[in-house]
Amino acid sequence: MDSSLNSLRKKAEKDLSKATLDSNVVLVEDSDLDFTIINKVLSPQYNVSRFSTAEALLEQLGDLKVSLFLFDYRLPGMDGIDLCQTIRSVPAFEHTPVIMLTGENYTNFEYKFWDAGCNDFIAKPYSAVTLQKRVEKELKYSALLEQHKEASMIDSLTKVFNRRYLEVVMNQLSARYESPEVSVLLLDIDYFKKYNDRYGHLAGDAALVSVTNTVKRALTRDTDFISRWGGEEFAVVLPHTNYEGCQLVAKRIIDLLHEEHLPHEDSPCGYLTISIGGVTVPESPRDWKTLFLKADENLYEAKKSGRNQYCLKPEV
Ligand code: GH3
Ligand code: MG
Ligand code: MG
Ligand code: MG
Repeated sequence: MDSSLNSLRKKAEKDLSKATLDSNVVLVEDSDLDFTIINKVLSPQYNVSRFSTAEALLEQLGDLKVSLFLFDYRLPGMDGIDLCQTIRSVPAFEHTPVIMLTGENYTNFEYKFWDAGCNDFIAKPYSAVTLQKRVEKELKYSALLEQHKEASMIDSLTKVFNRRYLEVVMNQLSARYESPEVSVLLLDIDYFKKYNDRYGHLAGDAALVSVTNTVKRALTRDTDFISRWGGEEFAVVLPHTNYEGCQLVAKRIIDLLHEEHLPHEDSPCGYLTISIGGVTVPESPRDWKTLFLKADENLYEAKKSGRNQYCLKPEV
């Protein structure tokens, strides 16, 4: 393998190991002796907390931040398999890694551990290094999945949702039984090619980040969100927002950019501006793409009328 690729790989491995340090490992183990041993092996790298029974863990589950569960199979009361099944039915822990510790030889029903949703199991007696490596492997894999999930939803430059995620959200919104009034905005930076030409591509990238942050400041409800539509264009979705509300948000964005006043000497305004096209509909349509087509037509109007303005229309 090419040596620069090799060093990238090493860096990724190192980052992953770092990401797993200080993970919260939650152990359910009734034996004090086993707990002492496990704690000695894992506590140098992780925060280990212990419960003596499944019931004690379930009682406090709502307050816990857990990176990995380690369950002894044989417990007084509910056993490790039932506990694992219960954990899997709690949305917050649906994907949290679970490793089962089994006492004797359970070869005959190993399938039960897998069926219950555990990620791995370790049969006693095991060595300290095996315990440590198995835990590390699960934590790394889990961190990798988390990173991948983030990368598939988030735009790497602006750190807002990407278009793929927008599509997921819009599909959900359209499929809802009760589909609310909704407004969408399409934003396009004015004379951005000229901005890049004058200030350079890196400054262009920084300007994209700055505009994103300004737009975010204009969005006040938790349900509002911005995503990068592509290039220098952004989509803003405002659920449960009527025409007046939509106008308010569009005006706020234009005003905040005016306050920000990011110099753009090749724009007639002298600072970086955007144009906005938007549409409000009384209920989210089955085919949400038509919403953005309409918003795009209105964006074209805003551009044609001189830029640095919004053109919004309610649909009935
Ligand atoms: P208008 O006012 O009509 O919108 O003109 P414009 O120059 O903004 O539009 P045009 O579509 O002609 O050019 C868009 C430019 O946006 C092209 C490209 O240089 C720039 N751009 C798109 N994505 C990025 C990016 O990720 N980083 C940087 N720096 N520039 C980008
Ligand atoms: Mg036990
Ligand atoms: Mg454009
Ligand atoms: Mg543009």
